[in-house]
Amino acid sequence: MRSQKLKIVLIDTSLPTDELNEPLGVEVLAGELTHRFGEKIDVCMLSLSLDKIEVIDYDWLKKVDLVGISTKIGSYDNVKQILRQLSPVHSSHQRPLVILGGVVATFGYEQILMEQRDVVCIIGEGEDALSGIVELMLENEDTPISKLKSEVFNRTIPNIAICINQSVLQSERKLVDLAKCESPRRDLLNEVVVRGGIVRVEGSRGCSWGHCSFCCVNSKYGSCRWRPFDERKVIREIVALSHAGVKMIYFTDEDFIGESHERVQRLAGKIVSLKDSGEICKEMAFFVSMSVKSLLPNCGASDEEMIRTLTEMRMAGFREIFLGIESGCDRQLARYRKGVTSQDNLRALKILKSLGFYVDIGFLMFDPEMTLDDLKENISFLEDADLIGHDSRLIKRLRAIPHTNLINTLTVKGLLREQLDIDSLQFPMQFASASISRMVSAFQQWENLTLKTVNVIQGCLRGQEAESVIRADLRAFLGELRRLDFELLMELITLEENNGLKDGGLVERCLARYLERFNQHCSQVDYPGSHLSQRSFKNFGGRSGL
Ligand code: B12
Ligand code: SF4
Repeated sequence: MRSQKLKIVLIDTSLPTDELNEPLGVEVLAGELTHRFGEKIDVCMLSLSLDKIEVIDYDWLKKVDLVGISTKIGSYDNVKQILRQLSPVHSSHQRPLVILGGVVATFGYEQILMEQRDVVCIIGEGEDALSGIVELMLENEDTPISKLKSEVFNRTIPNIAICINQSVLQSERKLVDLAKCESPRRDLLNEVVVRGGIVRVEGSRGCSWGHCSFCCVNSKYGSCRWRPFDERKVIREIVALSHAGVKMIYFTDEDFIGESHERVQRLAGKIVSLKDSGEICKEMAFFVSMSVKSLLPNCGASDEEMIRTLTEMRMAGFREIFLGIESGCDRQLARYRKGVTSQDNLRALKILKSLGFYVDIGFLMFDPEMTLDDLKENISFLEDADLIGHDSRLIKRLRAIPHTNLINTLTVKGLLREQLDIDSLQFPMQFASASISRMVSAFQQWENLTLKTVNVIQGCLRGQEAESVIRADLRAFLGELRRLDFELLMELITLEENNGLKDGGLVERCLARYLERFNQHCSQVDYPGSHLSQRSFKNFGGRSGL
């Protein structure tokens, strides 16, 4: 047994983008460890979106027992920098055990462990895995790292990947029992709230459908089973966040309604009564993600039940819904294995709109097997649905994420280049149609010039601010920029049909024309006192010259 407290540091590697996110992953783990081990441990958290990587004091960090790093897409360079600093001067040097968890470790552990042989990777949920390791360390003081690593594996701690004798070994996957989970330890909440960042709550994990070809939900958890957290825990967290001054809560759920309309109705009812009694602030609003399937009759609930759920959600302050419709072309929807049709998508959008929700739309315009006809069908769908000037980013590429069904399909069809890009966590893809390939690369050039600016505006729309005139204006403005994207896309289609996309000069001139319009739009925008002017939007826009 140890004589001293086990010192643990958890580092969230989110990048300081224009969107500040509460580092919920590490806060959840800190809450769970504190609950399970109490006084025996000392947990400290650090977020690289709140503090720059340069502030890390490595002399201090080298003295702790365990360093847990929560990896995020785009953060692998930061992870490597921390690991370099922690690497031993010579083999006898005592140093912390380093554990990598989070999205990059979950989906890229094979590659990471080939490069970073001393670390332990956690695949998917970290609660049981990290607790298992901490328990082992509490029992074995002063055990060398190499011995600890093999002990970790011998103990069959779940969800672990490790490199021993040049081979990557993986322990069995295990789902966390969410009914027993404790609330996160939100040490970093106040700083996030003060800076107007985004605060989240977990209502459930997993998805009641779980078959979409491109989706990682299955491999993330080791099963796609939809699992709700205890409703009382969810409500407790909302109340605590309200007391901390939070006005908008983003749920992390992949599938908020999941398998139970009754549960959502109960949650909404409870929120309404706690708003009435003043326990939750009246203006508190919520953002959730939902699948079109949840909104279809015969998928768990009748039409009446579904409308009742949505109406009660609306009354409780659920304001924004992310709906992953992904496509308006039935051939593409079949490739995506969404289990819905374009008509189902249209219907779901209409229902949500009619009930007054703001709908953030997930749309994957380009996929490697797409034809020009599919693309045109998508555009017609978006025109019919009146979505061309919508502020969501609808012209996106499918991401080829490791450990998904899509990867197998694309490999068989020869559309995948082998090497995983560990930083962006996707495989580079090829497009079967040369026309689509040219279209994608021309559009990519356009986004290289404009996306940074657009993301700044999008970032201003997220966060704590309640719905307001400024916010509505900002949405409309972003919508105008998205409309410009579509105009360009349609012009690119016409060019392609006339063999024009093969002419680099023609494409460049076309993009230059659109960029002039883009910059003109941006130069007209200034909202005194808004986030935009605080972020020197004009200066930012000016950087994107051709
Ligand atoms: C919030 C969120 C975002 C936010 C903030 C991301 C951030 N950097 O913090 C925003 C909106 C910016 C975002 C953007 C994107 N996201 Co996102 N996002 C989420 C979401 C909805 C919630 C994350 C969360 O807080 N979960 C709750 C916490 C508790 O879980 P967690 O962080 O995963 O932590 C658990 C485990 O991972 C593990 N763990 C984590 N860290 C550590 C550390 C240690 C030491 C250990 C032991 C364990 C461990 O234990 C924790 C408890 O079980 C997830 C979906 C989901 N439900 O998880 C998608 C998700 C992570 N996002 C995803 C994607 C694709 C993206 C984008 C690429 C989208 C896009 N096309 O632009 C971008 C990438 C931007 C970026 N650099 O991260 C995918 C990743 C899939 C993949 N394999 O690539 C997910 C899984 C959604 C999905 N189902 O497809 N995202
Ligand atoms: S509905 Fe969403 S979460 Fe469920 S499998 Fe499809 S993409 Fe994944």
